[in-house]
Amino acid sequence: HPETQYLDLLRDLLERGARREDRTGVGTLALFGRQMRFDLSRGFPLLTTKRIFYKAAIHELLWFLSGDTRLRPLLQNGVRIWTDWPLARYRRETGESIDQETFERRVLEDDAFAARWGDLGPVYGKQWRAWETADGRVVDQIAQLVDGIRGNPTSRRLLFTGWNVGELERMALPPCHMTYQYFVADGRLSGILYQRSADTLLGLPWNLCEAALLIHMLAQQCDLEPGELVWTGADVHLYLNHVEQARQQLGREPRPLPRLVIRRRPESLFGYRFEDFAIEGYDPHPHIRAEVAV
Ligand code: UFP
Repeated sequence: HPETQYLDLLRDLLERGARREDRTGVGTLALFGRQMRFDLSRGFPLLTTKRIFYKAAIHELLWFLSGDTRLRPLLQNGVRIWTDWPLARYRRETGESIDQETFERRVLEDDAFAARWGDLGPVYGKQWRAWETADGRVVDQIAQLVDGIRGNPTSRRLLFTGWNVGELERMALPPCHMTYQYFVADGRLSGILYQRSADTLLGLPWNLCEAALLIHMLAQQCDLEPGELVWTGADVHLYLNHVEQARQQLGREPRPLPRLVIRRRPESLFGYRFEDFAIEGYDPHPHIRAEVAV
């Protein structure tokens, strides 16, 4: 089962991970340099050993592709995974002990507040769609990628990256899933995701889901079949407060992978809507709660 790769990774982290301090103060067990491969023709790589809230992942990917970097559109779709960082900044800079709900409500309802506190800086969407060059041009990396896959499918330069060195310090969080590269052969489109830092329990399942989704979308737009998703992680870690959850998940048997159905072919990669996607046959084990390290 393809998910065995993920469970093996969790087990390796528990058994052989190096105990390391980290930026968040939580502490991790970490391994350096891991790879997993998923043949997308065999099913959609959404974990089945715990429920993943993939609807939020679809919203997040569409938000990246829209080029937006504001919290509000995510909150309007009920996606709350990005709130922690601007909330921590608000608390740090104002000294106020505002709770998450109140902060989110103000971002949703108060334009001035949203403008001051609800922008994440030049994170993924900005770099993907509107990377600013030193000579004043604005590069749409995703549009160029689609043109490249269609027009020059054997190119070895079919990639985009969020790691814009000059703008890292203005980002709420520097990109984790930072570089994506594509490869066309035998009518199939494969993709590699290079992830510099992976929260294996919470972040990684989403990163796999979104990277796979993007391959499906690009393939549809370029008249190709989805090939393989190759995931490469550099600092791959398990937070110390996720150890029990990892053990619990390791006690579960993977179930058949679901399938992704794209109900419509929009006129461009930027025309997809949330309703265009359906995940069929998803019958996961129950969700496992865990805290995000901020
Ligand atoms: N993280 C992920 N995937 C993501 C994302 C964050 O695993 O898509 F945005 C995790 C990795 C790490 C933390 O645990 O968030 C980012 O911290 P740092 O920048 O110190 O690597």
